[in-house]
Amino acid sequence: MFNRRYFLRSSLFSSLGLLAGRKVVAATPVQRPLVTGQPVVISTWDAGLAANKGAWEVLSRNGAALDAVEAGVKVTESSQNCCVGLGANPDRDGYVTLDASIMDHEWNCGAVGFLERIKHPISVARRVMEKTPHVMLVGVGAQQFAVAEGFPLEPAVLSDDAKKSYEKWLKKAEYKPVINIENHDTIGMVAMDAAGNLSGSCTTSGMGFKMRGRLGDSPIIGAGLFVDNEVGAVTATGQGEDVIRVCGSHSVVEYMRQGMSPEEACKAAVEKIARIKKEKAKDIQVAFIALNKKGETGSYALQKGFTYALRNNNEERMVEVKSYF
Ligand code: SD4
Repeated sequence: MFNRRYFLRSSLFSSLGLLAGRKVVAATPVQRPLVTGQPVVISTWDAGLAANKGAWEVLSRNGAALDAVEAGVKVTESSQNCCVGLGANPDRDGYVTLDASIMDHEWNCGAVGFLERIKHPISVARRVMEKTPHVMLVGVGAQQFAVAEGFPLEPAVLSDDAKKSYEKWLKKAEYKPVINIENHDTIGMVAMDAAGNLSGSCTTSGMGFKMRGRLGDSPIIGAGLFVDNEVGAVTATGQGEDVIRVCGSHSVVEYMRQGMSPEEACKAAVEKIARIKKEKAKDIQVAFIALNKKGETGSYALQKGFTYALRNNNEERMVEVKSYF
């Protein structure tokens, strides 16, 4: 495969050859051995169990991690009794606005933000990645692109649950996000396929009753999601503003590159957020889930109550996560 690293190396060899006045045949690129045969998928919160099932249908048939992480979170986006997608809580003006991102094993990535009336923002994010020269489209432009790509424009109505909670919220109209087991609006998923390649996805309605136009971490590559196929894949949930502040998912990948286990790396990023937020750290939730190139998984949260769903050849279960507080 003619990748960038090989290109740099071969052009260096060529120029050295030119300097020495003789012709140099480009070296055969060395392929790293792949970790094969052990697919694994993890995803945030309890809705992750059903999402992992969707992903596993792809992974168990030797499908690509990218297809698995898209199929997996689409299960959650479709679910009317969960917290993600068009059935979720609206912004403070009563509109559901969706954010999503996706990243594959070759540093390709795509995202949408502030997208309205489209059922599967994750698939629109993938189209942005595959069919445009851009990484992120937002708002009306993202919706226009989605419709042009054949995604149906859904009716602008709130689900019964969202309507109830919005009406309740309107009585005080206070913005006090507390994201935890009983109140969350995101699914993040990372997976490794049988070929040893990593991919990740993240999709959300963002924080309920947010200001109109607010974007969180979920559509921001490096914050809500990051995949580095040489090291690992990470996604985040919780208060997006504080994940963005520390480039959360990218930081966790870099901690793993330095030799930390997935859990240690997630812990280091959570501790950094706690340090930055000082006494305000006790009022927010942030959690990361991470998967490394060996197929090892781990997580860490600021507050108690965070869980993630794990599926591999041997097991399918929820994992309770250690927390800072
Ligand atoms: C956001 N990180 O929009 C998301 C919210 C979230 O569970 O994770 N909710 O900031």
